[in-house]
Amino acid sequence: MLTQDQIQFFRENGYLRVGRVLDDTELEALRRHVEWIASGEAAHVPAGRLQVEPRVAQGERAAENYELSLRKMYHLAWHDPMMLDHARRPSIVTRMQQLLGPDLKLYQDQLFMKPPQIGSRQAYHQDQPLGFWIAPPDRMTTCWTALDPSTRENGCLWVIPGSHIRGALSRAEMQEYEERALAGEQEAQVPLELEPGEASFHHGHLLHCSGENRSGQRRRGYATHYVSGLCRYTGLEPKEEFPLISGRDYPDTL
Ligand SMILES: O=C(O)CCC(=O)C(=O)O
Repeated sequence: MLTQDQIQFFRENGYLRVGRVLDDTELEALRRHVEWIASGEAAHVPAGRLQVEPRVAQGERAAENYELSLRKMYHLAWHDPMMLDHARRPSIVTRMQQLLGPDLKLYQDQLFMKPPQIGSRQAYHQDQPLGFWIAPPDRMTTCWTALDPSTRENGCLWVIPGSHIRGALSRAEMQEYEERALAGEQEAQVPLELEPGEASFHHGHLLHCSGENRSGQRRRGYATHYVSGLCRYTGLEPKEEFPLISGRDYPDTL
């Protein structure tokens, strides 16, 4: 469970290191499973859910094998029961409920692979305005679970504490944060270095990015994006199925 101080920290800063959410056995099992999916041989996960690093796709860089060419894999919990089990882990869900309430749905998941030498930068952005169609918009929080050591050298997450307070920003405003970071002028940013099996939470309006991986150590992190089950769906596309993680389903919600 989160302490009152941790909850207060999250409310003020928009992020929180929550410590270990996987023990060693769970971590090893998840790593092995993810390696199988990333081999491209797991027929139950559609190939379109695996995205290759742009520079590899464009032929500018080569990777040792298919797995090490991947930028990310996403929507895995919709196809794979073990990934859905991860999203339902009590070590994550009980803490998430303290922030979003008892009724939780999974809106999306993304396993960022950040391969050695070629893992690309993820520019500063907020998650919610870029594709989480919910009302109210601030009832979304991500759990980012480290499968490898996540360090400045291999491209850990960086956050701008308190940036969620401004609410949803336009793409142009997000781009300004990115330009300042690239110019070395983003003094407010904080690195979220994590050990394998540890997780951090970030609010849907928190500005965050991750660096390039120029090191020889890969940096995989599984982001499960939760929303309150009381939210309405505001997207223009037909609503798809959002798995119930905890609590109950209500009429006219997502
Ligand atoms: O892991 C990364 O490199 C990016 C993560 C991210 O943007 C997210 O979890 O929302």
